[in-house]
Amino acid sequence: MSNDDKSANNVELENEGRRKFFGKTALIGAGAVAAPMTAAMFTSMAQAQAVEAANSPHVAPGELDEYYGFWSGGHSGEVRIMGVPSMRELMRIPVFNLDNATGYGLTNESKEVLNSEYVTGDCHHPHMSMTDGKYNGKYVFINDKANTRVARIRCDVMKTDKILHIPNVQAIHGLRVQKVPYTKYVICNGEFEVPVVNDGKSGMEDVSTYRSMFNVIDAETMEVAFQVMVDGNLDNTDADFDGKYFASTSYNSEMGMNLGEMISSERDHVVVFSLARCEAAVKAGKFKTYNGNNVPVLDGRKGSELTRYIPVPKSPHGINASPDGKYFVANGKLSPTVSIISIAKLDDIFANKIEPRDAVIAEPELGLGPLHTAFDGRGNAYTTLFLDSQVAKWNVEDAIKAHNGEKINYLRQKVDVHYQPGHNHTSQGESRDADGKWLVVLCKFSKDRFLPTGPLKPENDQLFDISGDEMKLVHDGPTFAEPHDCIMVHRSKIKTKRVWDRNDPMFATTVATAKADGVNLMTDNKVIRKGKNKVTVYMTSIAPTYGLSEFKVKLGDEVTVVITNLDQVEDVTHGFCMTNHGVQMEISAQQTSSITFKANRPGVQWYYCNWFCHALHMEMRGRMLVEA
Ligand code: K7E
Ligand code: CUA
Repeated sequence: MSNDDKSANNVELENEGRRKFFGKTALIGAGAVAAPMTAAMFTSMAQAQAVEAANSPHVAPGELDEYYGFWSGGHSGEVRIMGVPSMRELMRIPVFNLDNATGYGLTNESKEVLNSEYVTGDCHHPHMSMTDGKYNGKYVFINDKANTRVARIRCDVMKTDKILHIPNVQAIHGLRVQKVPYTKYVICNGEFEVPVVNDGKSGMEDVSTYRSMFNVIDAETMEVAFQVMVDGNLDNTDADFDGKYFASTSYNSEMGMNLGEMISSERDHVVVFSLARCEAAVKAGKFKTYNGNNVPVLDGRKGSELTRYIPVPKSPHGINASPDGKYFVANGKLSPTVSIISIAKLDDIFANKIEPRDAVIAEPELGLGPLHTAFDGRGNAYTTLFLDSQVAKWNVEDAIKAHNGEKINYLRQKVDVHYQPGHNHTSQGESRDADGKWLVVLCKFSKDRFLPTGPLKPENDQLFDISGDEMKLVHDGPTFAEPHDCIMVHRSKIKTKRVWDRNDPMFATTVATAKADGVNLMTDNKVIRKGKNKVTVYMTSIAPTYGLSEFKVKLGDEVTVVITNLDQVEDVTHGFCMTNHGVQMEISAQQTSSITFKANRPGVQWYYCNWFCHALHMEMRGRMLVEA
């Protein structure tokens, strides 16, 4: 397959062509062979089959999944791409972690992105950019709670391309995106309270100087647009479908420093932020800066015009906007209830026409330990009950009616899950495209569900078919630390590149350096000495050879190897591994990758390709001759 044969392996084409295995059309096509059937028989059968096929978790070998799942890899620091409904792990995207296979964290190109002294991270909330409340396939953003960062993944190549360290706060937890009119901003919460000026000189003992801040990041530049100082801490967050409000839960309104203090009051709150008022305040210069950076910090503490504080039962956790745009649901955690906040009433709260608490229009009781809620687009909500190890399916409008005194049962079903669920997520359920087909429940414990793996056991992702009236468990999927959250995006929303574009910004710096060195990366194989101890080795690769089968350096040289993979064939990735030097990296088709190391061992040092690329892959190797 050649490089310019752009559409030959395009998923969209396959959707429209031979792979219509999910839709009705394919079945009609297949059924058309069965001539003796009457039209009526055929139609009902086709419909039955269509429903069945659409919701079978079995994806046959060679067939493609209907959804891309983006799974947080928790404290592994990575993001994983899953196929749904098969629950096959398709790819891992290193984000905050060191990844041997691809050389992420080792290559010069990835170090430019990672730009950090550490290679650890704690991912929780992966969320895709949106246009008009629908996934747009451009970016996935993810938080790093461990090191207070936010990363961006480019969905055309499925690689991390930007990481931002957020100042003035500690531990970024909840993260979402602006949904309407488009993702101009990524929003996230600084969870742990710290002194605003946290320089260790003063204020550490005085808890009254501690703050948490809400962070608003420009999704394109990946810079902090502004921060909002709040009362209490911040946990999870979500945005409305009008482009007007963001809301965050706070579990420590007391600003307690130990467990007893953190759960001492009867209520905590949800903070609502007015985007227009915050933007106006920044524009009007009504902000301060701290700690020597120039991020505008707005004061959104109680009494501010920028925020409103809605009291809810103690220690809320997840907050989820319903895809019809009507409600925020704050999940009780310590309370067996969820609080339904009417988004339509937020205008009146900000206009001081009603009290903040008046926006809570129902507090249905669901069970013990409600953490997160997902929606099916048919008016039902699915709430995880951590302590009960269950998911409760309930109807939102019925819960509101019951709250208003009607005798009506809003609970539709409760199922046992295995065990202790955290997040759950419906297919496209946080967007306007909520389609109510699948529910994934991310269980923190698997206990007896899999073959024992010693003291450390995997977590368990359970897949439910929710297309009918009942939730049906169809799959258990073990995962490794620690799927806090995930999203499921229809495959039609995502277009990935098959091979790298030579103009890709990801390796633009290396390309510029080569140009300055007078090197044509597509043709040249040469060794350039730069000063006394620095050597750059440029080579090409094309299966099954490197452009250089040997090069010479001096002991102690700092060597930079730059490889350009001339292969244009999709899936022909080469590697570069220098034995005994801790050096390895991926060079996919049409990619340029580089890595810098010290030639600190004299003699013959073999390098080899470590992505199996060709029948003669074992022969794809060469010698670095290190002169003592
Ligand atoms: Cu694990 Cu969303 Cu970080 Cu809840 S959070 S469980
Ligand atoms: Cu190139 Cu293996």
